[in-house]
Amino acid sequence: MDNKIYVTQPTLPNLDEFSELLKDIWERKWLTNNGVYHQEFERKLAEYLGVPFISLFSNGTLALVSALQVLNIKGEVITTPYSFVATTHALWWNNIKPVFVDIEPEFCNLDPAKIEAAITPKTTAILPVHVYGNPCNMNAIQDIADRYGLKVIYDAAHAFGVKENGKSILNFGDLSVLSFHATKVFNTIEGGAIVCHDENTKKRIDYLKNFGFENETTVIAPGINAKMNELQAAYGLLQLKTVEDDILKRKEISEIYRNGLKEIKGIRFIDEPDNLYYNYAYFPIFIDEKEYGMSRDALYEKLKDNNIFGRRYFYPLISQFPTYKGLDSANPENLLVAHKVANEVICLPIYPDMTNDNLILIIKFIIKHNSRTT
Ligand code: T4K
Repeated sequence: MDNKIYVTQPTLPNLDEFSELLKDIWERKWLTNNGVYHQEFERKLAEYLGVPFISLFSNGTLALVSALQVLNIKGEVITTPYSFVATTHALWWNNIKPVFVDIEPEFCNLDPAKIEAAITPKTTAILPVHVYGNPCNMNAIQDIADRYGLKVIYDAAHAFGVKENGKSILNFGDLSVLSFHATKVFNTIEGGAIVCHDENTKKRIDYLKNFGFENETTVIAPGINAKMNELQAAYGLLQLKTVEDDILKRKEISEIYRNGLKEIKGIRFIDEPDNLYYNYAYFPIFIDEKEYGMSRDALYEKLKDNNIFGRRYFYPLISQFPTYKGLDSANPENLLVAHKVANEVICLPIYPDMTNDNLILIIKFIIKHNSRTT
């Protein structure tokens, strides 16, 4: 293949429309600190997502770091090793000890059946991730949290717009954190947000992302600077107009992949539950080396040699990185499912502007290298 196909490619708003909004910003000379577009974007985003309160951030990582501050989380937090490293780094930046718990194999999310055994007197919260945008078992997690008096903060970086039984999954837990990075279903170049349930919590979030300022002279806590600027907010407003179409295009691509690859031995996908409005953020496949006839890494490298740049999200596991691998909970014996899945996964390219020709080429390439097609 001549052109490089990456795991994703961002969708950008119409440049003329963006230029119009930029002209406004240039005239107003109000660039950040809760400007007009910031306020409008926050309002429209909450409406679109079906959540009561949302606070915009400059990126998802600072939103995660701040979410832990908002709830005064300390001590130990139970989390998953199968995520982007920012999930655990947010704990590290708050001087909180991560306690890794294994995932379940179906959706690759934190396994509720293994959480209780990891709770100690120091545990204060659970930080699960809706991996690839698939909802965690939120009722089971909440049940444990309620019984042990723990907070729940969802890393919902992949879960933009996802609904279960018609309800936004961002409404579960104490807080949910989104990412609007360029590689996400919905992007503001860099960006993120925290979803919460009440006005007082939103106020605290908004103070903390602005150095802790409550007003000109009062600082309520040592906050940080994590504000979204007016250019990102204007860009986000335009993205809201097209995101539904983008998700539809992703859905079509996902269906073509599923149909094209379903007969191939040794390739597994994640099933899509009926009650889900999904965002098709990623298209992970899991390679069984014996059945497929080639290892995951061999296929990954062969794809790369042919300019198809899938990604092994999430390999290595966070628990394998030097900062975390010395923790007791990082012992591979404790994380058998996560290790297996991390060694099998490839996320194939998926993004709204992907051409049909490229899609078919990728499918044919994967079929060609399989020695056991039925
Ligand atoms: N929690 C979770 C569960 C997350 O997945 C993430 C971020 C976070 C928290 C933190 O949120 P943020 O602070 O990022 O808002 C990417 C993203 O940088 C990262 O945001 C994302 N997760 C992670 C899963 O993926 P990399 O290192 O794979 O990015 P990179 O630069 O290799 O990009 C992947 C491909 O996308 C490139 O090969 C080409 C394409 N691309 C990328 C960019 C940046 C473009 O076509 N255009 C672009 O502008 O981490």
